[in-house]
Amino acid sequence: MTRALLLAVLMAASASAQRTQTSLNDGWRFWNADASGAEAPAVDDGDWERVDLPHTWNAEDAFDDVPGYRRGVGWYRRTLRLDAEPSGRRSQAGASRRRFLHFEGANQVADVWVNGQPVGGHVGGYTAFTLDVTDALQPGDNVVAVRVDNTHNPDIPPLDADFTFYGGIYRDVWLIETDPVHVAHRGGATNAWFDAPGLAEGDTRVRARTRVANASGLPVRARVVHRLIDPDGAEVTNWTETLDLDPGTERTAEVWSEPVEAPRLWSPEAPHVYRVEARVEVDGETRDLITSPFGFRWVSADGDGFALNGERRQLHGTNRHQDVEGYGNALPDDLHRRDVRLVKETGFDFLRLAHYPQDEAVLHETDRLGLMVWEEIPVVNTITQSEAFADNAEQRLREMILQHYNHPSVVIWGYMNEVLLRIPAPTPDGYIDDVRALAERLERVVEQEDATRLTAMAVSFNEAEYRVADVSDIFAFNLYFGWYHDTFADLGVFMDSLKAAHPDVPLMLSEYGAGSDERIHADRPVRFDFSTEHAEDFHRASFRTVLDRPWMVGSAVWNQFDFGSAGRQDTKDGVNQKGLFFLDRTPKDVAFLYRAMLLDEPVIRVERDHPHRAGPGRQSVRVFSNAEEMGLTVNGGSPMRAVPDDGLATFEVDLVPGENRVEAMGLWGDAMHHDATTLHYTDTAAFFAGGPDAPPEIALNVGADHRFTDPSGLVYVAEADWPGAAPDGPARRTHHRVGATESDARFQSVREMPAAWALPALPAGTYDLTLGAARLGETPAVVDVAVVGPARLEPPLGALRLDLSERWEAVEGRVRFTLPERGAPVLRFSSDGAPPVLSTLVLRRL
Ligand code: GCB
Ligand code: CA
Repeated sequence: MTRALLLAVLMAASASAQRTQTSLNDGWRFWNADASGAEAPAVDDGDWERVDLPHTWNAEDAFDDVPGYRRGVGWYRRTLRLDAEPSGRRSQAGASRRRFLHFEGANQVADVWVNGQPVGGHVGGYTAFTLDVTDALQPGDNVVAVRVDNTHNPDIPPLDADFTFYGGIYRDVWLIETDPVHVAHRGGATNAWFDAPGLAEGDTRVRARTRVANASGLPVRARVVHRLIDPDGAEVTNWTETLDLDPGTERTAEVWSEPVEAPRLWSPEAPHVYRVEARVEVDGETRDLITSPFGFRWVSADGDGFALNGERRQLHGTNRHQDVEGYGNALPDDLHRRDVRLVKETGFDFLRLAHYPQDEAVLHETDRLGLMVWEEIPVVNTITQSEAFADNAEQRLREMILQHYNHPSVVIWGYMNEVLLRIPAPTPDGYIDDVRALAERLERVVEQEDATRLTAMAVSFNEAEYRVADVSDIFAFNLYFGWYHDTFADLGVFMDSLKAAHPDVPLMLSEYGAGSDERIHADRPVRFDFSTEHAEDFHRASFRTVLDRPWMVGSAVWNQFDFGSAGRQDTKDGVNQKGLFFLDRTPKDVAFLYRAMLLDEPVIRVERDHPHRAGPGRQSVRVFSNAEEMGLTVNGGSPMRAVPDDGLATFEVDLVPGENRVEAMGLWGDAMHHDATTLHYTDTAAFFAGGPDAPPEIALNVGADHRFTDPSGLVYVAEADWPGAAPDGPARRTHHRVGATESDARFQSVREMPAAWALPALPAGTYDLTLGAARLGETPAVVDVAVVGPARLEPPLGALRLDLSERWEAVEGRVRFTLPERGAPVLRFSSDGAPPVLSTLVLRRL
């Protein structure tokens, strides 16, 4: 045989013996309910829905107007065709190849059958699991059946949290085939862990712990060959261990490489990802081969802050939930990767994967792009004081660490979030002690599984007083000063008092954020108004507070993306709106504020969230930029100048009715960069004056001091912008969901109306008047509105009725009337129940 032919034969032989991993995402049947006996192969699933994975059954119902979403059982079935095993693929030891089903995630309890035989299952919705199905499979067609259950279960975290627990097999599923002698699968991980635990002390050896399983019927002597491959693909070193394995046993080869000369350290600025390969050989034949990312880096934290590779730096980051509009949590890998890219592009170097372990694809991307990661298990808000709950928390923590150990991007493991914020009342016996005991237990689990990383728990402002500050390495706080309570300035006050109380503890801001809605705008933003302006001011002030305190380990925005929280009622039903991006991953302007504050490259961005303007012609325009100096022109006029401060420059501009071209230019030394957008302006007062410039339609947001823009671009101006007298009854505001509308926010402020309210004088003509209201209070009402002519002559020009018998329902009525001559019509209100209320008014001239 020639050398080349010999090589080809050897390669073919080794290729056939090695593991294969094949996607099983396609071709499932799904039943959106429990179905007893559905594991039986003979069951006819012909009328089940055809689905591909990833899949969830809650992508729609978690966002509809009906409270809640379906939490229960769903079934998945699929045929798995296996060719009869060619004799050449039998290993020399005589046993057939091993086959595993690998589930990257199913929420939250999964039971799996193959050909009607139970093959195992998994508890917990956010970690992967691997089932050995070799003995249940047969040549030809096999039926895989999976029962998934996302019913509330008091023994499984998370019990209660501000996000939607979408049910389903919502991550990838794989068939893994291996030789009987292979790298073992325990804890949902391929059992080969690599690290360089002595790196901080200058020990550059790589440690490999590779667990080999011998599922053959014979004893084997396995050689485990490790190779370290640098980012350019060159082998740096290799090291080997020999294991003697009895039939049916597993053993771990723990071996160290030679010291690696001048390893390239991994960091956000230079994310050098090496690879480690582990090859299992028997009698010179490769039986298994796996590779894993690897990085040289170490982290530490103390009272002075955080350090990566011995260099002090503050973590500047954000949090990520995994769901996307239209998909729920069932994302293909490329959408997971897109999210990581968007985080990186925002300028961050840190990402907290809250509140649960995330897709493998995320971790590969954070390694590659250079984002330091905090990953955590979903022990959120409360615990159950049961052994089963504690066991589940512990097992999920172990799985998370085993599965993601090799990713250099992971630097912090977390295991609890705000568990003492709302202590159940009455407080169950020993609750606080049990929380502490669980935290200590979880801390010990991390010590056992991974001594190379930091630990953290996230608490709220009132939890500092409980005796938990010393449990984890990092004491992290979720703080919403200036959103849920107090003012922006109170964040710094609180952090300073914390520092005074715990001078040596690494302190971190693990969450801060403010909700916003692109339809809501305010000239004078206030806490909780959901205006984009408020969110921008909140982030700018809060992030400055962090930058000014280098002893803080770092900070993480809550949240990079709006996310589904079915129980939430803000201005968008079922959505937590604190994202820097919308649920569909469109950036909000506030994302550009961070870019301007964090990036070295030139950033200049005229605000885009507020393109439709109405009310007075003088309006503010925000520009997000890190330019040394900036100019802004409107419709080609003379430039206004400004120096951006902490990423922001605000200009007061005069707009003309219709389209206005707004152009910003920034200077960075000699370089100039531009950005431009168009603002559409409606002169509300001109509607009343009449004439050629009069807009056809205007609107008022009754009872509100912010503007609301509807999807057509119609702006409901704030009362302060109204050219006439605003009604003077008491105003009321809510964030309760409002039914029968997509525009909850438009109905969430109402004002009690007087018996008569005069509109400003209008030119003669025919008008459509649309009034909107929602009943926020207890008492029903049917409200009658009469439009009375300027001369107050009876009969009225028209009348409409708002039937407010359903609470929290949007109601609108429209009437067409003709004014014979210029004058101010009067609206007369009467009610048969609670006092009449109004949310919105629209006037259109025909
Ligand atoms: C928190 C929680 C997080 C919530 C967030 C909020 O402190 O940790 O799960 O989503 O507040 O938006 O209220
Ligand atoms: Ca995946």
